[in-house]
Amino acid sequence: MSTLLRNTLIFAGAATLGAGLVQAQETPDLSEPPAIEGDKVGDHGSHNFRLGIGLAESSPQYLSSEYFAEILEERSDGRLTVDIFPNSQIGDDVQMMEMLQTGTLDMTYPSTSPATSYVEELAVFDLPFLFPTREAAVEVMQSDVAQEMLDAFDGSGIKALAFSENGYRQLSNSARPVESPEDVAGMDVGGLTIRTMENPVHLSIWETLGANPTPMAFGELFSAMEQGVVDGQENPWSTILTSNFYEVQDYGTETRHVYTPFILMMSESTWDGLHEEYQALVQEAARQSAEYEIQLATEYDDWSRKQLEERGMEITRLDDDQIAAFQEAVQPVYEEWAPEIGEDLIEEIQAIVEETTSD
Ligand code: KDG
Repeated sequence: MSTLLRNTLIFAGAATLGAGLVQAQETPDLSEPPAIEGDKVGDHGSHNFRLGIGLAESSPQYLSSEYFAEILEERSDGRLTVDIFPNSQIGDDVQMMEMLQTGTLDMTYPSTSPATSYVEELAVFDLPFLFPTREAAVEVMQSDVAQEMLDAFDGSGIKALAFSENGYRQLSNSARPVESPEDVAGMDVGGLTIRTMENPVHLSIWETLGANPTPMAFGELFSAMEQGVVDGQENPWSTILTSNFYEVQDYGTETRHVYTPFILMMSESTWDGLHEEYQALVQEAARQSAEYEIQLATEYDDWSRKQLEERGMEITRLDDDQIAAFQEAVQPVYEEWAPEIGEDLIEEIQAIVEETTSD
């Protein structure tokens, strides 16, 4: 499907708002997916995979999942097909990973943060301000040490296929503009209530900043903000846009405090039921669609922030000194979590970052 056609469909299409309203979604001028190359695979039967994701139809996550499906369908002569279920309609990240383990769902695409209960080393991605640039984050996601984390899922009931970009997380809230850690803590009015992913390092970050963090599934977040159960949350600009959080969030702050990857996953029982030629195709399609997703997420990032400002969000962009104040304020998180996550692993990741940023 051409990007023009797809953008038109998305623009004319609808993302269901938390309030059940319908609103047209735009997308930036996105790169075409790479042409599908490679030989067709042999006939080893037909399979339809059900893939559940949390984000909306206009998100890079959904659009790259469509490309994943197109590769499989094209190179299997239609014998391998994928039905994609967006907007957490099948469940949230934790629930869908459990469904992969029981074999009641074929695929899902969670953030790494809720997956640390399966592979503890993934928590390294939750350390604040670990990646100074996207290039460094991508280099790490495509490194051998990252592949070892994917391989560590083996035997858990989950086949982890590839890392891609959820992205740099930004703070949003409905209470006040935030320029400093003191604004988060609200010295005389009390700390912001912030929804976090179900992950102890994220809880630690916002506790350290003086907020009142509440872990919550992504699918519950829109209504929690709409009802004032939480003041705010933190996600990449593209998610705040495509999941319509700007409807219930007045203020944004470009904190870029954590870079979160996604992991494209398949149920091990589904994977084990595939001929090895199909397995190789699924793995190749996952790698190609993950690379495309990173491209889309990159194209979405700044465009989404501008779209949010056009939709009325007051977005604070922090200068170097203001960023440094947040980095200093969350330093205790490293001291608390480095021993848990593993000093050697952190040093290995930081060495890759150093190599990438010193070029
Ligand atoms: O499909 C991914 C979403 O379910 C979720 O992981 C997005 O970053 C996210 C969050 O804040 O839960």
